[in-house]
Amino acid sequence: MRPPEFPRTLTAELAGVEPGTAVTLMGHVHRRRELAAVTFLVIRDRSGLAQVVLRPDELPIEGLPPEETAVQVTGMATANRQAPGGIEVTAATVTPLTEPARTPPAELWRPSLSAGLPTLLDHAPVLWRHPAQRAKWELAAASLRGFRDTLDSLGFTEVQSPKMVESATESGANVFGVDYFGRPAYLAQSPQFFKQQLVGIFERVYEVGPVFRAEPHDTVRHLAEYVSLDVELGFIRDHHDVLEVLRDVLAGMVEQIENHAGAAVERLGVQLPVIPKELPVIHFRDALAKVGAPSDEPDLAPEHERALGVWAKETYDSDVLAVEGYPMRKRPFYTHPQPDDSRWSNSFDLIFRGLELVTGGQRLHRHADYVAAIEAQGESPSAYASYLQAFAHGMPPHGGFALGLERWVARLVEAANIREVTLFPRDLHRLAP
Ligand code: AMO
Repeated sequence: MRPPEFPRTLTAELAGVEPGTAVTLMGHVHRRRELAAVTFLVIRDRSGLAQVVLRPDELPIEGLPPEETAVQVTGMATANRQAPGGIEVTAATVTPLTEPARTPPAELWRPSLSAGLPTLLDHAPVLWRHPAQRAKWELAAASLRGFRDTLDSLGFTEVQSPKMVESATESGANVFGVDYFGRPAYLAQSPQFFKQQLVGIFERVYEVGPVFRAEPHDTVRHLAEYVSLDVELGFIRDHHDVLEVLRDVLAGMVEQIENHAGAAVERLGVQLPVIPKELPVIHFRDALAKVGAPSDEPDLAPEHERALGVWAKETYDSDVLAVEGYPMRKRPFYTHPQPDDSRWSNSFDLIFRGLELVTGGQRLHRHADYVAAIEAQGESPSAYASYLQAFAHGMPPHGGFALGLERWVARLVEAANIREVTLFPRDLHRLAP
């Protein structure tokens, strides 16, 4: 039995309430429908909707509170086959818990929200109340649960690392500067350096947290702040061991969406992805050839990723494809080269339905290799002194990956723009709400 949540019945629990029992609902006025003889009030709470029927003499003297007002309704559970769950509330007293709500910028009681993206974003605190909007974040929440459950079961420790840092982690570009007690500092672009150092302590770590990228372009797949799901593990043979963990993580995320967000899947018509037992992998060199790109391209363009997504679906019946071996010259200095040909790397990207969702790979782990790699890019190892301590004191071969949560949900619901699935997006133009 669930412990009582003050004397309150959730709308979803009404179906199990014996007719004739007194109940108290708390929620928002979803819709009012005033007919000649009776008034219907639909109440929305976190679990769903319930119908309240009011006779003219039961209406509050000050009138029914408008849509979206938070209210308490006390009345009697009454059987009615037409009501949601077969039970409605009658003989009710409606008590507003706030002043009457202002009219929302779009009608939240309609099955689908007719608001364009700018309206959605400007009025996020109100419009996320719509059940179809909420459902998008329910997918994200269930995915986070799957991410954590899978890694907990594989012996990982959840960590949290600082978001104010002394140097850029991914590259000098795209960093937000911060005035840190008069010294220059940055918002962390990723937990990369910390998660590696923490492998020396816990062997296997993961982190869920915000990361910051001062993206100068307005694109449909970039945010200035996003949720990064980071993983790092020690004592690997190479990046293929990392890909195995990634496969299990993706399968676990899908499983927990099925277990905990089934209603959201149905409401949004989500086709859950197929994650094969083994991730299909293609070498970067072969991927370029497959999409007809010149062999000296250093990266895959968005249209190449889309073409590879289609190819993976046709060839492997897979919604995901790992591309390994990206050229060393385009990867960060901590990347481990491919042992038999150092032009290529032991790193990968994972493409999900035609969009880059994950970057990862094997890292350097010898101190001397770091010194050489940092010097090769014209920097002084002393600038990385605190990070390099871990390597000077013995680190295992290790690797990991990072997955962008908003990109994952965007592809799940086939959103044209990543902002559609972000609660409060931050970008070039938006710092509120
Ligand atoms: P990378 O920079 O490729 O790798 O980021 C990893 C994943 O994060 C997502 N992502 C973004 N999502 C929204 N807005 C953005 N601006 C944005 N930038 C990236 C993508 C991407 O695949 N340290 C490495 C990871 C590692 O090697 O472990 C890193 O941060 O889904």
